[in-house]
Amino acid sequence: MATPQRTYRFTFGPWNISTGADPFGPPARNEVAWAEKIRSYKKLGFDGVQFHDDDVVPADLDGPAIQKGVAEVRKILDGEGLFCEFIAPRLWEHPKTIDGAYTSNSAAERKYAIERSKRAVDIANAVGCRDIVLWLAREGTYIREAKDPIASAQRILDAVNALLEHDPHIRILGEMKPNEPMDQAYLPTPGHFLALCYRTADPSRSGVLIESAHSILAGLDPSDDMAYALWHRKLWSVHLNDQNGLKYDQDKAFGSVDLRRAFNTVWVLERGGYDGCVGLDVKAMRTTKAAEQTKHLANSRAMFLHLVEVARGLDADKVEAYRAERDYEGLEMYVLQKLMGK
Ligand code: 3MF
Ligand code: MG
Repeated sequence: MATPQRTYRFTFGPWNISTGADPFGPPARNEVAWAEKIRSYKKLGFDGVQFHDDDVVPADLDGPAIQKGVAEVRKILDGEGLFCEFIAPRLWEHPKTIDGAYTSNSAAERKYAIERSKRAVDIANAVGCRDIVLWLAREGTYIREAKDPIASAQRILDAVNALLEHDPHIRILGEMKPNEPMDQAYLPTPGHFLALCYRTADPSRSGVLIESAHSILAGLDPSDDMAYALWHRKLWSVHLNDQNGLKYDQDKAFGSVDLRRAFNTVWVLERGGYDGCVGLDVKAMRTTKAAEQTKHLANSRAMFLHLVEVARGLDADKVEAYRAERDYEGLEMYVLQKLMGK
């Protein structure tokens, strides 16, 4: 069992520094200015930024305005020594995406969603990154009868193909989530999207971003989901965080709920030769004071690095010996002791 020693690159999106607003209450902290968020990355030990399309420029600008706006953002990133990992079209806030985007029952709205996604590809090109992340937030239903589920799968495929064909270099990464905001999402897990990847116009440019909390919400183990995508050579990004059981999407700090589950995630990424960025998708608690509103990011990064140390400190021969003896009680205690620093 080889343990490749590698240096990880850490990223997060500006939405990870948030006001604490939730469906039941207004902001609990002031919105931090975009420029100030960008200035915090290096201080927190991060190397790159993840953006929604409208984190870079307002949605729906024309071509020249996109180029001009993105050039300014690129200059700021360069000045900070940051790179952009991916662009994700925000297809869940605009009035035209209310009934889904690619799977809307309205042909005009489906067209808007694809046009907007193509603009996101143009933004990615201009900012110098080649990955497009699709979190298909509203592709699904509140009631089963609302949409045709078979046509919907085809519409998602058509949209992915339209983007792959729009640009010969970009890659599409599906970030699947089983529910919230929808009652039931189409393609609810990475496994579903992986199957779709092989039917796209270019499977070699179709893959996944896996978020820990999304796997947990689907009743799956994030490390198994990630291992399966690694086996397909299609795990191109991750959103590490944690989740306390089956409830609303919590985006808790990585490792804060289940240390062993977090360890298994890190172990799989280490052993599986994962070479993408270590992306976070974490929220500070609503009760967090403004002065501490980035602690959850620094803490998640620190937890990841601690667990890399634990993973590298495991004696591979010992693990194999336990496996050979089918002594899983012994193996379990070995891992638990390592996690407790013994
Ligand atoms: C929701 C998410 C999203 C995505 C983001 C980038 C707002 O559960 O995980 O965060 O990560 O849109 O794809
Ligand atoms: Mg996410």
